[in-house]
Amino acid sequence: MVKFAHIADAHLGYEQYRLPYRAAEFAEAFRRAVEISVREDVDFILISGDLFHQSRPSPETLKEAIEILSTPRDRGIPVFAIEGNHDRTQRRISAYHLLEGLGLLNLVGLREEGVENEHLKSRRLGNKFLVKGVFEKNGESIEIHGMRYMSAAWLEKNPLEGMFRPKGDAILMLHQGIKELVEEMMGVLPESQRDYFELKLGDLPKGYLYYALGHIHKNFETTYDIGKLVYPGSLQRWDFGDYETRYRWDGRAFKAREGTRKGFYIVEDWNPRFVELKVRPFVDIRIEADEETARRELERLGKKIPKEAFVRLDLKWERPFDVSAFYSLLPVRYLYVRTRFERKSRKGEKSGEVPKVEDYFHPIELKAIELTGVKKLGNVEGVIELFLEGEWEPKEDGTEGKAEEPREKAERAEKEAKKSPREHEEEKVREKKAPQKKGKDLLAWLGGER
Ligand SMILES: [Mn+2]
Repeated sequence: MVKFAHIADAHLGYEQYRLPYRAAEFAEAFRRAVEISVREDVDFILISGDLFHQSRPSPETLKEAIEILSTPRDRGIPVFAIEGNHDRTQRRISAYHLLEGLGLLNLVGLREEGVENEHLKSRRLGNKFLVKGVFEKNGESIEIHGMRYMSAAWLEKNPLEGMFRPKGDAILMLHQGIKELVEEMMGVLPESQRDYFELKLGDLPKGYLYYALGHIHKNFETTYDIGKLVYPGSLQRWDFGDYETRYRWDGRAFKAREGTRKGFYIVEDWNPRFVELKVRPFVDIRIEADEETARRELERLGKKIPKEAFVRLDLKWERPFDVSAFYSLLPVRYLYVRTRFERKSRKGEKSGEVPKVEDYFHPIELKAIELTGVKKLGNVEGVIELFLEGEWEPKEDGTEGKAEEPREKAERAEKEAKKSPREHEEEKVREKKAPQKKGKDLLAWLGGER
C-alpha cells in the first residue's frame, strides 16, 4: 500500500499585488503542505509544476525552496516534479535542475541527457531522453511518468499516447488544462484561468491509476478510465475570482456563496484525500445600490468580514457618489474598490431613441473619461487639475452645469497629463494604512482605483 502527497501551483516568489508579504505567504503555504506530508509519513511527494512563479526565481526564493525541501530529503522521502508554464525554461538548466543537484527533487520528463539512479530511469526518444520516476517499496514498484508544460501546438504534433504507456501501477504527472474539465469548472474558475487548455480529455493516455495534474488553480477531482484525476489547485488564492466568500446584492440583501478550498492531496491506496490549508481569505462583494443603501449595508457586512481579508468591492449605481468613506466601512487588510456609475435613461425620454453621450455628461466629465479611459491612470494628474481648477459643478439631470469654457480647461489639463506620465496600470488598489494621497476623494470618485 502506497501513500503519497500531490501538490501543485505553489508559485513561490509571487509578490501578488506587488506585496512582498504575499510571496512569504505563498512560501508558508508550501512549507505547511510539505510539513504535513512529512508528518503523515508519505512514501513520496509529487509537485505538478509551477513550484516557482518565475523561471528565474530570486536567490531568496531559491533559498526558501531549498529549506522547505530539505525536510523530506533528510527523511528519505523522494520528491518527483515537473516544470509548469510559469517556471519552465527554454535553456537547458532550470531552477529544478539546481534543486535536483542538491538531492531535493527528481525531475521527470523530456531531457537532453539521460539519468539513471535510484529514482530516475531514462529511455531515448528521438534526440532526447524521456525520464521517468520509479518508487519501490516492499517489492512493489510504481512508475511516475510525465513531462513539463507543453503548448497546444506541440501537443498536437506529439500526441501523449505515443509517449506514455503505463506499465503496472503508474502515475501520470502533467501541467496542462483539459478542455472538458475546464468547461466543467468554468462557473467558479479564477478569472485569469478561463479557457486554459491545451488538451482534450481523450488525448490523455489511458491506464494510469492516478493523474497528478497541475495548472488549473481551482481544486478539482474526477476519474478518468481506471484512474483518479486530480487538480489540487493553487496553494494560495489566485485572484478575486478565486474567492473564499462572495457576496452579491439582490436588491434587498447580500447573498453569500462559498468559493473553493485551498490545499493539496494525500493519496493513500490510490484514494485522494484533500488536505485543506488555512490561507489568506479573499472576499468578493458586488452591490448595485444608491449611496445611502450601499453605506448602510456594507457597514453591516463589514462586521462579518475577517480583518485579515483581501476584499474587492464592486460598486454600481446610476449616478456617481463619493466612495472614499467606504474604505473605513470595510476595515480589512487590503481593499480594492471598483466602481461603475452609469446613468440610466431619463424619464420622459422616447424609447427607441439612441441617447447621446453629451446629454448625460458635463463636458468636463466627458474630458475626464477621455483622459482616464480604461487603465490610463497616468492621466489622473490631468483630471485632478481639471477639477481642482474650479467651476466644476455636478450636472443635475436635465440641467446645465455652470462651467465656463470647459473645453479650454480640458485641453490644458490634457497637456498637463502628457507632461507627467506616471507609472500606471499598477497599484490600482489602495492598501489599508497606505499614505493618503492628495486628491484622494476625487480619485475615489473617479473610480476608486487608487
Ligand atoms: Mn500555476
